[in-house]
Amino acid sequence: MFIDRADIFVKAGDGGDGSNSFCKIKGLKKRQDGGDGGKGGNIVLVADKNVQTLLDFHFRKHFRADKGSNGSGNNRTGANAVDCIIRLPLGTIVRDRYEDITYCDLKESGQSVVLIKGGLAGRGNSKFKQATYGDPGEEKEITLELKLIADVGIIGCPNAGKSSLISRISKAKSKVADYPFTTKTPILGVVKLSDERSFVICDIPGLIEGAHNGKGLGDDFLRHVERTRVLIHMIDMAGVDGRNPAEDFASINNELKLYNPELVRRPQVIAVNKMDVSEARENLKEFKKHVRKTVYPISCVTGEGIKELLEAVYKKL
Ligand SMILES: Nc1nc2c(ncn2[C@@H]2O[C@H](COP(=O)(O)OP(=O)(O)OP(=O)(O)O)[C@@H](O)[C@H]2O)c(=O)[nH]1
Ligand SMILES: [Mg+2]
Repeated sequence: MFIDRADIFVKAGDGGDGSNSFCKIKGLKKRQDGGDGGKGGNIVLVADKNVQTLLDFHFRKHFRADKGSNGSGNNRTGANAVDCIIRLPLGTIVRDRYEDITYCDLKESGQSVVLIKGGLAGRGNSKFKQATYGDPGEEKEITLELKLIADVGIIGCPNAGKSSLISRISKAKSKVADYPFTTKTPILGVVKLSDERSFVICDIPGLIEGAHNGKGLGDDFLRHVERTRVLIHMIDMAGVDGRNPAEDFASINNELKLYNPELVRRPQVIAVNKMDVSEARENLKEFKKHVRKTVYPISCVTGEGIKELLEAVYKKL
């Protein structure tokens, strides 16, 4: 299972308490010498490129920073607690679980954010009449949401050949099979056109009508589409299973629009696949009557047209 959303509870450390201490030395007046407490630990979120998924947060859901140490006699200040560091994959968006608040969007490796600060320390009685307690550390329930970041997303109906394409043009291994919804999780690959020209591509599980409402594998993956710059819209031109390529094209675009109107405006390169199948030529003629756009005929079996397709994609990037 690809876990890309997790709800967790975080609590910053309480401040250490101030000390109520009295120094009693024979012959001298009693003196107050209680030290301050230490500060509570912060909750710090760090984007770490070595963390790939939110899987760990499925098993561990509570994170608490330590309490600052209490102050003690002889004016000794308690130690500040260390921060609780939570390492998250790049591309994680951190939101409040209940309210519409976004705390941060971790985009760069090493980026760190103090989500909540530890409680302030209590004062010792050396400064005040009476020592005070440290402040409690704040707590929050947050939702972590991971959106993959790829330059290019491959979208299309189930069985269009999306996994065949990514497997052919990158080292990514995405299972290819002749039944719908073979791909259940987004797969990332790197496409290298030449030494200095490369991009990251993502095979997005098949979309169907109603996906924006959770149908098929649902709208989970439309969220990943949001984080790509260019889309390869792949169409099965062989019309396997009686599919109508022009209808497929329209229905996927409609799903994008219903999910987020901005998504239909994202640059699309149209790849018409399975051109090695004899019906495809005829279907393409028909398709072009309905969709008056530049299309790239390809075959993931013979490799025909793939180089041209990738060059067009790179140009759009
Ligand atoms: N003849 C022919 N068959 C192809 C071509 N590309 C893919 N196929 C076949 O089409 C079927 C589906 O291919 P996949 O790559 O798994 O399709 P997908 O779009 O990833 O499908 P889902 O993951 O289920 O959404 C497989 O049986 C492939 O062998 C092609 O260019 N020509
Ligand atoms: Mg697939």
